[in-house]
Amino acid sequence: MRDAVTTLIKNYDLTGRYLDRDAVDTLRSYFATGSARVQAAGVINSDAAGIVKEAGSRLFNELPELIQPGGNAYTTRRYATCLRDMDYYLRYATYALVAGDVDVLNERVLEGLRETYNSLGVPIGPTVRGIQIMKEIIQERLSAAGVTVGGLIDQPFDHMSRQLSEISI
Ligand SMILES: CCC1=C(C)/C(=C/C2=NC(=C\c3[nH]c(/C=C4\NC(=O)[C@H](C)[C@H]4CC)c(C)c3CCC(=O)O)/C(CCC(=O)O)=C2C)NC1=O
Repeated sequence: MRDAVTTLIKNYDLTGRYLDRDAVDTLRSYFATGSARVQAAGVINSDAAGIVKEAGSRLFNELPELIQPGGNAYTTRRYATCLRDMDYYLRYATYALVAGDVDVLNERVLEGLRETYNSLGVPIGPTVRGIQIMKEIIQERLSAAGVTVGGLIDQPFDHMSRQLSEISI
C-alpha cells in the first residue's frame, strides 16, 4: 500500500533519479493540500454511519426497485450487505484521501470486485450511483462546515466509480 510520497519515491528510485522539478511540484501540492485532506477525513469520521445511512436512503429513494422483490438489495440481509459495502467504500476512500493515492483502493477494495458483483448479480450502475451520492453528501457537509477542499474529495470516489464501471465519468 502506497501514499503519494512513497509512490513518487518508488518511481524515481526505479530509474535512479534525484527528485526533479516535477517531483518537487507533486510533493508541494501534496503537502499544500495536507491540512484540507485531514480536515475532510475528520468531517467524514465524525459521522461515517450517518453518511452511509443517508446515502442509502437517497439511493433507494432514487432507485426503489433495488429494495423491491427481485431487486438485489431486497431482503433484510441483502439490504444490510449493501449498506456494509457502502461503508467499505467510504472508509477506504478516507484512507485514500489522506494518503493522496488510490493504491489502497486498488489493493484492498477493487481487486476482483467486478467479478464478485457480476457473479452475485449486484448491479454495478446503482453501486456507482451510491458511491457518487456519498461523495455529494460529503461535499455538502464540508461546505456546510466551511472546509474548502476543491476537487480533492472527488479523486477516490471517482476512481472507484471508474474502475467498477470501466467507463469514464
Ligand atoms: C473491503 C473490500 C470489500 C468489498 C468492496 C466487498 C464487497 C462485497 N459485496 C458483496 C455482496 C453484496 N453487495 C451488495 C450490494 C448492493 N446491492 C445493491 O443492489 C446495491 C446497488 C448495492 C449496495 C450499494 C449486496 C446486496 C450483496 C449481497 C448479494 C448476495 O449475497 O446475493 C460481496 C459478496 C460476499 C458477501 O456477501 O459479503 C462482497 C465481497 N467485500 C469486501 O471485503
